[in-house]
Amino acid sequence: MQNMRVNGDRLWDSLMEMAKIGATEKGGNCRLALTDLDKEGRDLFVNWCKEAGCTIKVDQMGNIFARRPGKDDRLPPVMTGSHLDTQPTGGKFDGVYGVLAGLEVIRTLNDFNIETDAPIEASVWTNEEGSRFAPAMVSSGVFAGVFDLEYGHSRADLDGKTMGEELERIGYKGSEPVGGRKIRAFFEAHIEQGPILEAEEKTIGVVTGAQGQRWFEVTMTGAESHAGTTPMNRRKDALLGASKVVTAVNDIAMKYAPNAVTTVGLMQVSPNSRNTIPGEVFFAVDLRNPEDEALSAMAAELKEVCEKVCAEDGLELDLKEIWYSPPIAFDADCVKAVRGGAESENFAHRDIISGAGHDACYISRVAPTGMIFVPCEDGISHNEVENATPEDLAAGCNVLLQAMVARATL
Ligand code: HGY
Ligand code: MN
Ligand code: MN
Ligand code: MN
Repeated sequence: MQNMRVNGDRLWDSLMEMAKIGATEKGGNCRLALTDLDKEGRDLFVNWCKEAGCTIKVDQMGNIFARRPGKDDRLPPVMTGSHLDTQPTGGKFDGVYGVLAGLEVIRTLNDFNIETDAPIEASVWTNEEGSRFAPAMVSSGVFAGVFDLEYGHSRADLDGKTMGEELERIGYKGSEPVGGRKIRAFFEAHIEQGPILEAEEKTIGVVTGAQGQRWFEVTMTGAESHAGTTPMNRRKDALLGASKVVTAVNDIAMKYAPNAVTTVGLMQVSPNSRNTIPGEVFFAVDLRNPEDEALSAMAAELKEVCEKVCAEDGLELDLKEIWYSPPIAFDADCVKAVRGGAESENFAHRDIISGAGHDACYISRVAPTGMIFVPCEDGISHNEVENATPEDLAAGCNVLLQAMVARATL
């Protein structure tokens, strides 16, 4: 199988075809989890996999598994995959690359008439982004036993629609149990979504692990009142209080530099009227650090500053931690397989820890797991201009092919 290589043009064409679904003006994608556009993308993937001779299974969280049989179909599969849901101003590659790289592996095995010993599966995980429904990676989390099915189905968007209802509505609430089955190995190919590989001119990131994340929801409640008649010392301005916390969240990242990153990306102001002092503000906080201890210290500081601001400004506080995903290390043999693939292809590579969360983070709890990164332009992601080169995407897919075939061969 030395000369077996993926078809980079076909991979690129499939990515561009998928990118037409939920295409945005600035060249990105908006396919929020479980919307009609997400369904459209799922249907396209399923059709392509059927054309490639796969059987399809969908589980109760809408996770899709396209299976290419092996010589011994009783063996646990070697699996790859990622997600098709995007951020509101997402790109054409985040998640989608990992899904279509899996399809390209299957198409390539067909081209070369290779029958692996173990079956191969390409997967799609529901709501990896955690943008429409929080938290992120919720369906791979249910698969890995981190969350139960009821929790997964009950996740609701800001309009109160639940994942269970939306899975039903788009026809992807499958009957397969979620998880509880053996996987021989899992590999996820993904763009780095950061600047390191491009800056160091590396083609492949050998992902050794991923940093931890803690997500919070904060509601600060003051009192609506008239912008013109209320003296400054009589106000209970929830947006003023929230703004102090937003600044403090940034200060926490500076204090725990260089590893910490902190973000407030979502905020709702009520009543959101130019001449009424905001009575209530709801916002989300995303804290990350590769060091678990530092991450918990950051969370404690967040709590402290929220309580202090509310006490000083006479506001009520409701602070909930809604998600904790600890730092993880990937399986040493899988990491070695990825590194070996990069070396055998003479691709410049380096070890790297993922700043982003991925479904692989949760799958690593139930299967030997590894990840392959490729560079993205200017390290930009979760942005419509997200870009990667056909050459790098094909390179990552060749490393994926090699790692999977090696693990699927007894
Ligand atoms: O937020 C993340 O790390 C990922 O993009 N879901
Ligand atoms: Mn992703
Ligand atoms: Mn993402
Ligand atoms: Mn992912």
